[in-house]
Amino acid sequence: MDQTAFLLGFTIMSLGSLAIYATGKKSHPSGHHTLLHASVPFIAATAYLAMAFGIGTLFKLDGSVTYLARYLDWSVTTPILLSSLVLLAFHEHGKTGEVGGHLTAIIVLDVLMIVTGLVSSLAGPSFAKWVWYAWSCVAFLGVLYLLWGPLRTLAQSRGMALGTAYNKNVAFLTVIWFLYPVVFLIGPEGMKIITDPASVWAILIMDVVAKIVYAFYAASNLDKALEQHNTERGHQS
Ligand code: RET
Repeated sequence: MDQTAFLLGFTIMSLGSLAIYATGKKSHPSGHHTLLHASVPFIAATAYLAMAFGIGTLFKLDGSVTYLARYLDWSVTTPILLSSLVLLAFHEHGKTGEVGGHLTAIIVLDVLMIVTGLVSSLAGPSFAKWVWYAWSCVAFLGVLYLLWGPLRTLAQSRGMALGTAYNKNVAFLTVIWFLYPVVFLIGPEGMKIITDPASVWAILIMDVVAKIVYAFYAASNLDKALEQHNTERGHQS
């Protein structure tokens, strides 16, 4: 694999992390979202650096490659992205047990999705590979159920403005996250329809959208919602 994509990934992710932090709101109640979103590309930059050095790159007997750094990155960054959404759904409300319970449930499902995806990638071409792939998809559906079901209801109960911001963020996230199992399926870890470099470039573009573009989009939705939320509250009092 030529190093261009990995070095480009490292550069874009480092600069993206800085840009998210520099332009993001630092004060309550947006400051923690800025911190969460800035940490995501920082972690990804680290993973791209490891991949550029070939650290954690496994060449398997069927000729396909598993990048362990990528799965390690996802197992940390996807829970952070989901935590930010859970905190938005509860915005300044909710009992500790309720918030903690939702966070734990969604993170457990999400980490299981990544770990079982890794097992599927490591398994040689076999029936078992597809069982692990399917199980990972089940966990993914669990994540989507929590986002579109109970958490969405909670977000709507926080008022029109916050409910809309939550819906927009979840819609964006759902579309881009759906592409990951598709690229896995058609890539060298799955049906081998596209080559390893093609899947590396595709995942680089998806990572930039899911981590950096999403961070700016989510921050602008939250800013707009908070402005409206304060006006809604002003009218009530
Ligand atoms: C795998 C493999 C098997 C099935 C499924 C998968 C889903 C992966 C996802 C990854 C999202 C990554 C993101 C990273 C950015 O920070 C593991 C590819 C369902 C949804 C958003």
